[in-house]
Amino acid sequence: MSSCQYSNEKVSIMDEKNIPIRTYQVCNVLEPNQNNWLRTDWIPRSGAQRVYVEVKFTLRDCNSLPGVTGTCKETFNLYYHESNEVRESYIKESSFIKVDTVAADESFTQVDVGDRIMKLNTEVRDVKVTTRKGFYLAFQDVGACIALVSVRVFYKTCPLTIRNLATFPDTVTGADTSSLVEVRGSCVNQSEEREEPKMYCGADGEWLVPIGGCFCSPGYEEKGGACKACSAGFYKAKSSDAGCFKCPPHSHSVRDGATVCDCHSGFFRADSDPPSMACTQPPSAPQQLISVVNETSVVLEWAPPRRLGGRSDTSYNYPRMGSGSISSSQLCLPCGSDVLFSPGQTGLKTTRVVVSELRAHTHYTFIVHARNGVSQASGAGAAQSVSVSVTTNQAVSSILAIDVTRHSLSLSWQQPDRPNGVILEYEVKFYEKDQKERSYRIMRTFSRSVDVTGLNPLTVYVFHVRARTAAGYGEFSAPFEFSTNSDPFPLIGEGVNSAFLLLSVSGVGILLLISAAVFIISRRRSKYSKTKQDSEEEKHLNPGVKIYVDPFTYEDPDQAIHEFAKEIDVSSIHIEKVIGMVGEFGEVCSGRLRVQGKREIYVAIKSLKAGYSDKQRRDFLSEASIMGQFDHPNIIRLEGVVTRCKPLMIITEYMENGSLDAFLRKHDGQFTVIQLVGMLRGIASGMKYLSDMSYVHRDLAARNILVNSNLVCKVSDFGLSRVLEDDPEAAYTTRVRRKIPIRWTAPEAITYRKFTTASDVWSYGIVMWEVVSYGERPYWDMNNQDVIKAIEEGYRLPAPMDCPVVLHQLMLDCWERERAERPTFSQILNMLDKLIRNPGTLRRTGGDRPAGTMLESGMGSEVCVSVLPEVCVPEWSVCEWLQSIGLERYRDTLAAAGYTSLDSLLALTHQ
Ligand code: ACK
Repeated sequence: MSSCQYSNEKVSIMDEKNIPIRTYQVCNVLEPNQNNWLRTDWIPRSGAQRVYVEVKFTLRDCNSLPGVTGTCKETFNLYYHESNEVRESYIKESSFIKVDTVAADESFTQVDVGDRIMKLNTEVRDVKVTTRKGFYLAFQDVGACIALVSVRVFYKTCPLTIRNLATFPDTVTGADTSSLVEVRGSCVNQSEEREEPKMYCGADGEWLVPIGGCFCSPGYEEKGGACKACSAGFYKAKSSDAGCFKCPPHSHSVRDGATVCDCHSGFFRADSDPPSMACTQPPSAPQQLISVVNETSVVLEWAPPRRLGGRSDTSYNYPRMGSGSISSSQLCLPCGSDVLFSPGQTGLKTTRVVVSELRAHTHYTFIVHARNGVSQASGAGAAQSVSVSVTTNQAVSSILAIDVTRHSLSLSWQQPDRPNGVILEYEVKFYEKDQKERSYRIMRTFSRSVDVTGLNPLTVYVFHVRARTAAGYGEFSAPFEFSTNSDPFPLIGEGVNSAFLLLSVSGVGILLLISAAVFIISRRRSKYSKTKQDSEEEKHLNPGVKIYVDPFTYEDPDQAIHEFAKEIDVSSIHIEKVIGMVGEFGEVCSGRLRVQGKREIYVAIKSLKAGYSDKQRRDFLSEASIMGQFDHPNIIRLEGVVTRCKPLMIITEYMENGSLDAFLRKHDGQFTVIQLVGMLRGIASGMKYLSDMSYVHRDLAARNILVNSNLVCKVSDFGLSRVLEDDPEAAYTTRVRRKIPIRWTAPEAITYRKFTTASDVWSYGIVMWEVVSYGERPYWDMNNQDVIKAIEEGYRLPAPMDCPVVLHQLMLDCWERERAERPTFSQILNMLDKLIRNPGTLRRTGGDRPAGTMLESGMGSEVCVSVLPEVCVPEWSVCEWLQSIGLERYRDTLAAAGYTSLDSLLALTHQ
C-alpha cells in the first residue's frame, strides 16, 4: 500500500438520516495494480437458495482527488465462495466467483472534501447459493477511495399466510429469479378440503396463483380467515354452505356449533326435509267426504284438510276399509286385493278417487286418511281421517237384443260384476215407453236370456234386469230401450247416434284440414327460422371480403397448392444457412431468391426432408396453400413453393429478427412502451385481417410471430397440422385427444375444441402479456394442469412489470370466460390506435402489485378501457408525443411536412 496523501484513514460519513458515522476508508489511488481483498466469516445458508447482499459504502469521485492520475478506480468487486467449512483459513482468490462490479450511483460527487463527510451508497446484489451449507463473501478493492460501512446478507421468503382457509407456511423462495416454489396448504382448524389447496411462492417473496382451498366444517363459518362456531340460534348443515344461517321457523339451537336446529315441541322434521326447512306439523283430517255409487263402483271426493301443517306434501291413503254384506253388516273384512283404486290407493295427491270392482250389493266403509311428511314422525293417527259408508248395487250393466220381430224381442245380458254370492235367478221388468212404469210386466229366468213375446209392433219397450243371490235381490239395472220393428240391426243400449256419426266424419275432415294447416305453418316456421339462422351465420361473412378456403376441401391437395401458390424453379433459389428446425423432417434456411425480371430478395426457405409420409406432405404444403391466400403487411408473405423436385420447399419473405419471443428475450427492457404497443398493433391488424377472412389461427403465440428489421411483426405458422405436430408447446390434455398449446388457448377450446376468432382473441391477450413482459413464459413454470385449473377458478396473469394499466385491462378483456364478452380484433385495433394517439394513457402502470389477478375480485379493472383515452387524458400535441417517445428531433421535419396534429400523423402510411 502506498503512503501518500490519499491513504487509509478515518473519515466521517452521513448515514441515511444524516447522522455522522466514523469509519475507515481505503484510498490506494496513487499506485497502479491494486488488489486488496476483504473477506467475511462463513455465512450459513440456512436453507436459502438465493441470497441478497446489501452493501453500504462511500466511494470518492476520482476527479475530486487532486493530483491523482489514471490509477484511481471508482468501483470495487463483489465475490462469493460456497463452502461447507465454517472456518476455512485460506481460500484461493481463484476459488471465488465474481458476483458483480459495484459502482456508486449517488452522492458520488457530493463529497465535502474539507470535512471528509460523504453520503452513503446502497447497492443490492443477489446470488444463487445451492451447492454447500454456507458461503463466504469477499470484496476486492482495485484502487478506489472507498469505505465499506455495512454488509447485510438476507434471503427472501413468502411469509406464512392463510388463503382460501388453507395455511401456507413461511417458504423460502426458489433459486432462480423466475422460479416458482409449489407449496401445498393445510386446512385451518375446523375446516375440510374443498380441493387440494396450492400456491406458488415467487422469487420476490410474493404468493402467486392460489388454487383450491378449504370449507369450514358443518357448524362453523369463515370469519377473518378462520372457522368460528355458529352461535346459538344459528346453524350450518354442510361445509359448502356459505355461512351460518338463522334457525328456520319453529326450531332452535341452544349450543354453539349447531349443524341442524331442533324442532320446537309439537313440530317435526321429516327425514327428507333439509335443515333449512321450517319444522312442520301433520295435516288435519280431510273435509266434506262425499261418495257417489255407480253399480259396483264408488266415486269418493273430499276437500283438503283445513290445516296443512305448514307443508305442501299432503297426500291421501285408504288404509282401513271394511266390507261386508248388507245382511251381515257386522262382519268387517279388509278390502280384497282385486278392488281397483284409480288413480291409486296410497300417496294420492288428488282429492278424488274411483273405487271399482267392488262386490255388488255390499256395504263398504271408506276411511280417507290425510298424511304429510311428518305424519309418521309425529305419530298422528285418527285425527287426520274421515270416513264414509256406502252400499254397492247389484245390477246387470247392459242388455242386448239379439232378435227382434214385430211381436217379440229376444234379449240377453251379462252376469252382474262381482256378485255378492251365487246368482239364483234374474228378474226382467218391462213396459211400453209411453206408459212409463204405470203398468209393467215381470219375467223370471235362471238363464241370462229371455224371449219376450206378445208385444205390440213398432212400439218402444223399456227393460230393467236384476239378479238375486242368497242375500236377496240387487238393484234393477239402468233402463234399456228396444223397439219392435223389422229393423234387422240389433241396438245396443241407447244405440249409436247418427248425428254423432256425422260429427265424427266431419270431425275427421276438420282434423285433416287442421293437420294440413299445422303442417304447412310448421314448414313455413322452420323455413323462417332456418332463414334466420342462415342470415345469422352469414352476418360474419362480410360481402366483398375474401373468405379463406380450407385446402383440405380439395380432393387433390396439389390442386389447392397450385391455385394459391406459385411454383418456383429451384435454380432461382440460393440457400445460405440453416436458421431453425420444424418438427422431425422440417428445416428453415435463409437464402436469396432471384425471379426473372425482379430484383434479388432475401427469403426464408422451409423444406421437408426426404422420408416423409403422404400425410406429412399434404400437411406441409397446406401451410403454403393457406398463406398464399393472404395478402397483408402483418401476415408473412408467401413467395412460392417448390413441389416438382425434392426436398419440397416453401419460400417466404425473410424476417431478419426471427421469432418475436426470442427477439424480445434478447432485447429485454430495451423498447419504449409505444414501440411495444406498435408491435401489438401490427399483430392485431394481421389477426383482424385473418378473422375478416374467417380464418381461425389456433396457435397464436409470440413464437409464431416473426419480426423484420423495421420491427414490423407478422403472423406466421399456418400449417393445419402444426398445432398438433410441430409446436413444442402443444400438449395432450386429459379432456381432448389432440394436442393443444394449453397456456395460449381459451378454456372452451381446451375443453370442447371450440376454436373460433374469439379463442384467437384469448391467445392474442397472452401474446400481449408475452410482449409486455419481454418474452416471459406465460404462467412461468406452472404445469399445464395447474394452468387449466387456475384459469377455471378465475385466475388471470397479473400485469407484467411496468405494464400500463390499460394494456393489462385489455388483456383481461381478451381473457373473459364468456367468449362473446371478449373484444373483436377490430375493437382491439381501435383501442391500440387510440393508445398510440394518446401515449399519456400508457403512463399509468399498476405499480408494484405483484400477485395474480382474480377476475371475481375485480382486481386490475381500475380503469374503464373504452372511455379512458377520451375522458381521462387530454389529447397530446405532436410535440409532447414525440417527447414521450424520445423522438423530439423529428418535430421540425414533421411540422414542415404538415403533420401538426396526432390525427394527421395517424394518416401516415408505410410509404
Ligand atoms: O426465432 P427464429 O430465428 O425465427 O427461429 C425460428 C426458426 O426459423 C424455426 O421456425 C425462423 N424462421 C421461420 N420463418 C422465418 C422467416 N420467414 N424469416 C426469418 N426467420 C424465420 C424462426
